[in-house]
Amino acid sequence: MSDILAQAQTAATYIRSKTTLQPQLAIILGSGLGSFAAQVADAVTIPYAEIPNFPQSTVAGHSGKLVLGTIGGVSVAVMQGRVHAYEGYTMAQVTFPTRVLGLLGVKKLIVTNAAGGINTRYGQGAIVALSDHINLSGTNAALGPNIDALGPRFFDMSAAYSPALRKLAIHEAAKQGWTLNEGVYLAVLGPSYETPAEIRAFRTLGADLVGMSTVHEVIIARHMSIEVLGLSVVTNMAAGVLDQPINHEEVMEIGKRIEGQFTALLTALVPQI
Ligand code: CYT
Repeated sequence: MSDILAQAQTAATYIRSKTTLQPQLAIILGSGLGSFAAQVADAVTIPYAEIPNFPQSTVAGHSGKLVLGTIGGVSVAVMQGRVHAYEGYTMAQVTFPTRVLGLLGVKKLIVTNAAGGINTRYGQGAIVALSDHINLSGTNAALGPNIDALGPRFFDMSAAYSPALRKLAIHEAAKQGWTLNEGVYLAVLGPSYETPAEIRAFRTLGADLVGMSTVHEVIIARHMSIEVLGLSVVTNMAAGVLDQPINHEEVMEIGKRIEGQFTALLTALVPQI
């Protein structure tokens, strides 16, 4: 058996020893969005540090807890914080939690992030549903010997972001009185923010949003045939769009500002998914 699979099974067994709940849906919360975890009823909270083989986040705004419970009667596993490749983690480590969620029986994944807005139609604080991605991170999460028990060597990415889940999200946002736009997310490695020339190039390539996460988790979720909804919060306009520098504090602050809208959307959406 592959080492990664054995390690993921050990982590899943540990999590199962803490709760009898079998999550159907997982939610990965990005930078500044962790407070959504408070919506989980009958929560069992497990710090990542306690889970065998789980990677630890080193970034401000990523608290590092797995919260299992229910939202609107649906069994969920919520990841409060994630690790990134720019922290020095390997692809196997970055996607380890996604594999564990799959082993726990999760069939659907809502993956969220803080992103820079390339498309000038977006404003700061906009929530955008991902329609597709461009992986320019320089690596691929499924790199290495294939784990046949989890999925095939080559797998389709032509509907990586479920059109059906996206439609539900757009419909729910409209019901709540606002427009959820769609966009293409482009992933870079980071941790430096992009240059204005890079952002101009990415716009030409068809990207609407830029960030340093998400695509790896989505690739591994699709490897395991998990259906994905991706949501970005535009925490800042990307480099060169506005005549001002970008800082992480701003990224965190915008996350807090749209908390109410983000929470209302997700809370209403979970029982529909
Ligand atoms: N913003 C962000 N680039 C940005 O401009 N949150 C990630 C990457």
